[in-house]
Amino acid sequence: MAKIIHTADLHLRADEKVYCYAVLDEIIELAKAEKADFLVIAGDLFDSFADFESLRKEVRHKLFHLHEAGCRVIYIPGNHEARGATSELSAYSLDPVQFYARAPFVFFEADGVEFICVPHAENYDGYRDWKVPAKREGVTRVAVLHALNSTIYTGPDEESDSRAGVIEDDFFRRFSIDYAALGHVHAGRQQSLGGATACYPGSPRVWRAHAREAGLKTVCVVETGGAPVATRLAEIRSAGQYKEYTLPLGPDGEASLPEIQKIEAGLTNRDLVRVKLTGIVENEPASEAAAAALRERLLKRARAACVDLETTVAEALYSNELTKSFLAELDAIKPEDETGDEYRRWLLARQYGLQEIAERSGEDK
Ligand SMILES: [Mn+2]
Repeated sequence: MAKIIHTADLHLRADEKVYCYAVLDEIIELAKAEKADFLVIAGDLFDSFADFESLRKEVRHKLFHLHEAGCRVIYIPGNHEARGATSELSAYSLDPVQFYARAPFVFFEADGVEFICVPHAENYDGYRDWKVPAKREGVTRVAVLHALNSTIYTGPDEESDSRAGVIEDDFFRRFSIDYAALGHVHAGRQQSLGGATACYPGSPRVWRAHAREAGLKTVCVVETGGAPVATRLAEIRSAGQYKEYTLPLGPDGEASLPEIQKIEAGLTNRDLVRVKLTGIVENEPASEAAAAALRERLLKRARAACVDLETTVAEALYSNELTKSFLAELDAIKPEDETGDEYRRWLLARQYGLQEIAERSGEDK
């Protein structure tokens, strides 16, 4: 029986070194605490070739200590290591890290586990002709891949500017895979695929301000020996989380303080927070100032913060007679308490009303 810690998509960046190394160190500590036999990194350990170049010596040093502690490190490049590459990744040695960048695959056995390590490629069309040995009796076979599979993941590609190679379900059955250690999809998921337990452990860090980065950040702990293999997720706490909020701007063009405080209360200094400001405002400079001030506040609570203005500027709207009477009527029923749901509903009603008037006055012209 062997124990494997499976991770992918750390996207280590030189300009986020402190955060990235906290995440990597936690994974290394977990591997030690679990007395894992293998740490498998299924691609996109680095965010770009430039990050690979500037960080690989330090990262190798960290992983060297894990190797010394008895845990072998197996790593294949994803699509990101090749970004902006000026030389072949297969020319690099990260010894004692077992870095497999040579296409199409590298096969070996260690501690009763057969590994098929497949570095990222634009496509894997020729896999039916690969000379993979027949599976030996009693071993567990693990495929390490940085690829998209359309059965386990039906959403859009992680990135809009580059696609990962696509791997077919047949691959897993054809090569008698027991566990597919996958990378590329940042929101984790697991499913039985062609007889294999296929798993995207998800990115163990928050890479960018995007809804698909939301949720707990985890790595997968795999124990071989049984069929199917036993898996469980382990949370990486230093990663923090991606948190997204929508905040309607009030009549004065400001976000309500109790609402901001509610957001602040839910943040840790590891989180990446994004707030979308909505509403109809009289002029842009005011809402821009509100956004900048909010960002300042959030940065005191979170690792990173972005505030997006999704407001509509309608200067003329406020001089419109219909608007004036609408706002006067609304002001008369404004809830006293600005902290409750009732106030939030009132604010939204005000916003939708103004939008409606803006659209209608547009039609008249
Ligand atoms: Mn990727």
